[in-house]
Amino acid sequence: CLRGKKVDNKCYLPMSGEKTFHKASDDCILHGGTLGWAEDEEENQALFQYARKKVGKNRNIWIGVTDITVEGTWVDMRGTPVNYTNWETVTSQQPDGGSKENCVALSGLAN
Ligand SMILES: [Ca+2]
Repeated sequence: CLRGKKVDNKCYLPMSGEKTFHKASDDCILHGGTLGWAEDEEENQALFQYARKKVGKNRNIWIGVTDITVEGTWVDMRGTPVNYTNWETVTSQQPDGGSKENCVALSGLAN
């Protein structure tokens, strides 16, 4: 993990630029990885702090969690249902997009 940050056994590397979820996912694959996601609070905090430092406090980053296949069933990039989530519940009640919103972003704003 030369350029990114190692958390547990994963190597995180933020990709900059505004892009769609699918473009972001493709870019990760082109770099030999996959969109990352946190599996617990500790990992989420590490990812959150790292993303804020590298991408910016007012930016959001796509993470590898979607409900594209089955509405309301959130799975990681392996297709495994996620056990850990940290939905925004202060200014809105996420997830609130129904079938119109199927991809998850990590917000750089304070949580
Ligand atoms: Ca959805």
